[in-house]
Amino acid sequence: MRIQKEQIEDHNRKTAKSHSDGLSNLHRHMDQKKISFEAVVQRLSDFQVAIPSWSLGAGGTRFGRFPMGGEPGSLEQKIEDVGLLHSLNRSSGAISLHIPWDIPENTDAIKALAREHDIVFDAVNSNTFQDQPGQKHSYKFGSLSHTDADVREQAIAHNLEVIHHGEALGSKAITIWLADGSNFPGQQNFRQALRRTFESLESIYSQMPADWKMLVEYKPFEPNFYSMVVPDWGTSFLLATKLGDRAKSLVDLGHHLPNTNIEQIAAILMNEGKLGGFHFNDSKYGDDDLTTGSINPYQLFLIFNELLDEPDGPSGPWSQISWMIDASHNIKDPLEDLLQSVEGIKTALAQALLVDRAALQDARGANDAVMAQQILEDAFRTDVRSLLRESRIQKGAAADPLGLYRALEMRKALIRERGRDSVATGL
Ligand code: PSV
Ligand code: MN
Repeated sequence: MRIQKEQIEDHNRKTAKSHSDGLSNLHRHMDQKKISFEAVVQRLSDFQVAIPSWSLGAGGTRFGRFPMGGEPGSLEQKIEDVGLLHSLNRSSGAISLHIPWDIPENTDAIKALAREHDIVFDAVNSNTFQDQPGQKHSYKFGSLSHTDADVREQAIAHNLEVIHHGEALGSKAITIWLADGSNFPGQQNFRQALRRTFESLESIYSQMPADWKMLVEYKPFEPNFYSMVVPDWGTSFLLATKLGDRAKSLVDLGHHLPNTNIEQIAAILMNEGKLGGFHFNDSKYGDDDLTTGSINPYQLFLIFNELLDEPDGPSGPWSQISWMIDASHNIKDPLEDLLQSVEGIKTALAQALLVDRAALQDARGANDAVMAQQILEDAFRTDVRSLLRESRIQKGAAADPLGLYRALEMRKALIRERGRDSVATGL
């Protein structure tokens, strides 16, 4: 399924008048704040968020799954779906693969297809949270932390295989999320489990290509509910620090206990050069996998505000961050949801770019909490939709990606092409 350039141009012509009205208001507002309109548009146009391969089909819960129809049944079709998103918004030019759900059979053909769609391969993800058919040892009681050295060896070998697939595709990072932990007090020796995990990670790290980074993800609970071996950013930071420069922490927004100050975590990690990347999503309770920015857009804005809080060079900490979505829904059309998520992320970025940094610095210097809050809220409450539209139009994307997706009845077309029963691999 492809969207033609002419379809996008035609769609953009129809929205041109209302777009230019909104834009001139915002332009004036930015001029007053001495923020360069062109620089912000450029920054938004350049920003790319990787799409997780496991988000392209309907997600399930442990109670059931309601397939969407027209789901991508192969890696090729997953790349086509990301290509579709990218042609609509020009901000989704990367895919993050999960092995073994996405083992490429013909690497050259997959790379050529990705090139055709202008898609690159972001971090590859290992999976030691499920047993695969024919697998020798079970991960029921852990993987890299397992008490049995043979299980640990198997999990290490799997991670190396993931790196190997990623290398062939041009990826430059592996994300390791461990489901390892325990469900009952006394079940696991915390110190020994952590030491074994570190040693396993060290073995993978030492065999990783020199230009690769390792992203260590953390999660406070689920699937284990008493303890997780890597439960929080502190443990991830500890492991990444002991491993070396190329190991970093990965912040999944859904992996925090309620009310955690995630923006402060991002700031601390960035300060230490250890912020490796994000898994964007939103949540009300835990790892809910909801559309990014749908529940707590202010938090998302505050995260970007922290990331932009200090001047950063072209190869500074910002450039080291992998931007990825991690969500998997059970009721929405996943492509529509992903368009909304990318929009939510770019909205927060745009708002954070509108913060009057000099005024904020002054307010902080004067301990003027009222004014500091005003400055942030002024940026957060700015309607940046025309700015986002402009950043897309300049890149040849659709002014309104979701509107065009619906107008072209893309889901119906995908169902016609792939059938009602086509199911994507994943959770
Ligand atoms: C685990 O909850 C997680 O956030 C990890 O990133 C996994 O790789 C992903 O979700 C898919 O299960
Ligand atoms: Mn994640």
